[in-house]
Amino acid sequence: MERKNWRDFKLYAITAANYHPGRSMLDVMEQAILGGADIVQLRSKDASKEEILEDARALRELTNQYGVPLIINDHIDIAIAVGADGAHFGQDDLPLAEARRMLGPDAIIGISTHSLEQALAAERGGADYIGVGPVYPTGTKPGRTAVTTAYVREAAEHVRIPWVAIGGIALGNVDEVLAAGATRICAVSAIVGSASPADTCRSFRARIDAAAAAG
Ligand code: TZP
Ligand code: MG
Repeated sequence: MERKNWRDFKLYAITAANYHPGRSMLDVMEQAILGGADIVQLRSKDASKEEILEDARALRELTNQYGVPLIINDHIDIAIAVGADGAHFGQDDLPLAEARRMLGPDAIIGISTHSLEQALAAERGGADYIGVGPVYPTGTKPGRTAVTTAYVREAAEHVRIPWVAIGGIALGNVDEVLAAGATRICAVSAIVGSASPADTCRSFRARIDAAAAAG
């Protein structure tokens, strides 16, 4: 499968098994990819290392099948072990410079940011992309203050590397995020918790494409 440039991604899907009890992670993520998710992150906050490694291996196989980049949240050793395309870190995780040293120049390294100051620091530090959020309050990341679309507007104006809006984004509010200048959207619960992840991703993609066409 020919891979497109990962920087052109539009819809970022992240795993969260708690949102789809009774359905397999692989099946949900395959549906998301079929619906148009074009980058995937394995994010697992309470599974054991062994379970995360097993999920990462399976997701690596799936994403390779579809030519979709795979990013691993936090676990740099697992990212290396399964040959992931990159890793994603929060503000309090492994420093960017250390991650770069371990993953090498070609890895995709993403950083969560909650302010323009953090965004510009990540950019200067050599991040490949950043997350901008949480735009809205979200149960997926409880306790983190929403940055609102004000930060989305700032990112649109000042951030030069690829950036993706994240946090509490669903089909009911995505147009507001796009109107604030986002061109890439990340959703967790809205995708993996939906009855049809494929349909939900198709709808997200349609909104993103419509906003891009409107300029
Ligand atoms: N980082 C900022 S908000 C967030 C992460 C991982 C959670 C997004 O999840 P949801 O369910 O799309 O609000
Ligand atoms: Mg983290």
